[in-house]
Amino acid sequence: SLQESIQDLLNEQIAMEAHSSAAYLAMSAWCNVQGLQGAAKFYRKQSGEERDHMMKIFDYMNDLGAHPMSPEVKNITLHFNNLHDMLIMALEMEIKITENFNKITDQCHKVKDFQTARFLQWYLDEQVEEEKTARRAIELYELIGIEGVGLFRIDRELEKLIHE
Ligand code: OFO
Repeated sequence: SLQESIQDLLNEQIAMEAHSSAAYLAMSAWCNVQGLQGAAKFYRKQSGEERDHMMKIFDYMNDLGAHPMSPEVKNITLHFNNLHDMLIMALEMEIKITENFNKITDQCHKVKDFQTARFLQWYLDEQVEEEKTARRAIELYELIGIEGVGLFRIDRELEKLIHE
């Protein structure tokens, strides 16, 4: 079974994953509108992964007889000034997610819930990759620059991040 403080934190995390899934979907849609089809594909895939992250917590809670809460999703940014702003926002979102996993893991240690701490290890490892990819996207944007056909090339490179 799961202690109440851990249940609450996991439900909070479920809401965060749902939020990032919806946020990535909005980014994908915005990219499509801009003609950035490669980036749109990449963010659509990210969106799906975030939903999988959410469901993994859902299943874990169900398995332990706890009650996962289907979250309300609010405050999704639908418009961006430019691709660079959007990429920065994506990285900041991932950093917040990492911080939250650290917070939950810390509480797990406090209440000696080593099972959940171990379950969360997968997410902590995953976050190293997620942050790396988000940083790489910004790096590519800045390396290539948007002069001439730059934006077109950036879009192609972002599409390749799908396989990272
Ligand atoms: Fe990109 O984060 Fe979920 O966990």
